[in-house]
Amino acid sequence: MFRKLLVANRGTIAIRIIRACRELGIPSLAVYSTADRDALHVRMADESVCIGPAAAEDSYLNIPAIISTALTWGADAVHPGYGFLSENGDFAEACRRSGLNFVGPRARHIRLMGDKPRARRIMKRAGVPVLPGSEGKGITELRDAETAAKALGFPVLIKAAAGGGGKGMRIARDAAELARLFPLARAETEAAFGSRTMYLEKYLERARHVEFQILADLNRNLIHLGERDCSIQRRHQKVLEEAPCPALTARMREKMGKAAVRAAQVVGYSNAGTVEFLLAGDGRFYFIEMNTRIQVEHGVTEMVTGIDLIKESLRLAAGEPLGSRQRAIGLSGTAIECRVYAEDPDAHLPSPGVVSNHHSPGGLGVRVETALYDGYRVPVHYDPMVAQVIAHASDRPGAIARAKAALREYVIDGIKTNIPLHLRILDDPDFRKGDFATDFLSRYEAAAEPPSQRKVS
Ligand code: MV4
Repeated sequence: MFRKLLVANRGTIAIRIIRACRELGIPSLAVYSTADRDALHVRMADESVCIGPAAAEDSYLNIPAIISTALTWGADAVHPGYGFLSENGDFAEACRRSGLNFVGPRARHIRLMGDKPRARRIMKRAGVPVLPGSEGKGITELRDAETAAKALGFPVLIKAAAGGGGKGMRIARDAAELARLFPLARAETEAAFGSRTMYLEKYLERARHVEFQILADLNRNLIHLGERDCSIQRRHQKVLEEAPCPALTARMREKMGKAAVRAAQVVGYSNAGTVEFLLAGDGRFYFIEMNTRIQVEHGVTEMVTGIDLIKESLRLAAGEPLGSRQRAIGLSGTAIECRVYAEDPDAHLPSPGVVSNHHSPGGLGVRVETALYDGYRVPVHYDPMVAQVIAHASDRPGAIARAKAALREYVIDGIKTNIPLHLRILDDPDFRKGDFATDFLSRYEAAAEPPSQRKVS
């Protein structure tokens, strides 16, 4: 195992990694920006080093600062968590070149899966179903998009080749929309990723977003840990996730699980990863992308499988074999994760501030991942997600009831949060039936407009 692990992240995931290190007996080294001097991950780690100013580019994204800190302080491994440098192939490579174990896949797999048209091509060749889309290396010009769209038929989804998570994505329902939206999507992509390469996919309406958790050791042994339903998103930000997906039968799970394992196996993937699929109403499913990191929603998989994914990622990076065989993986009950964002629920604006009266819920089957404490100032510089409330029970109605009870118990004064939105989702008849798809929140939010703004017909 490792001598010391540098945690190249902040917030709840940094704390999650520090806790896993403590269980494994690995000393932890936190890094932080000047805006995070009073952050909980800094206090919880065995050692902490300030690596730069508040702006992420100068601290949490500063590769030389992180590597030199690891080397100076005697760390031999780096866990990137999610976001920040977690899917940066250059960072993974820089770590390895400096003799540091990067807790994640090899740089070439990060780069490969970061190139979405290339990932599509490889999956198609491997027999993993993909949606009809533009073939080749990608599209930068409108006329090529028009040619591709003509062949595909509308509606099409314009996506960023270097994207993921919905940035630079636009739905075009006809040629006029394509002409208007393609340059917009391309500009957004260039601003976000420094690349103007796009691709098109046939847009699948009312699909479910179903993603499979994968673990792979360095000897090409792979297993999947079942799936998560992440259909409930708002502007491509996930809001609520659950495991298992309420729409999957055991047979479908086996089929999609095999496809997910195949997707990772054909490229020789290692460590933890997620294979994303769209599941259509007719039961057909399609690979959309692979995330080469641990994800925010890893906790729901941990609750239903009993497997500690962070400990596994550390063990696998250290060259140890998989801790379980596929047939030993069982799914028990349902887990629901509610992402708590520091935001004004009406205006959907970030709501930074000083936290007071923090009381986080507890009890059987309730897990709260948070970096909040009384007197803590939520910084404006980073993602506004401040907690994940995870409820686990033996069945889905039990998990919903537990999630509701936990959210009603949660007290956070000083900042506004989206907890009221979660309570509305958990009471929604379609959600309770498990009858929802990627359009759930858009329809739902339109219906949840304050009465003063609702049109009287
Ligand atoms: C799609 C799609 C429908 N058709 N691709 C969104 C995030 C990214 N990882 C993939 N995403 C999607 N890709 C095709 N060809 C639907 C989504 C999607 C979605 C779309 C609109 C509103 C909410 C959504 C939630 C999850 C996935």
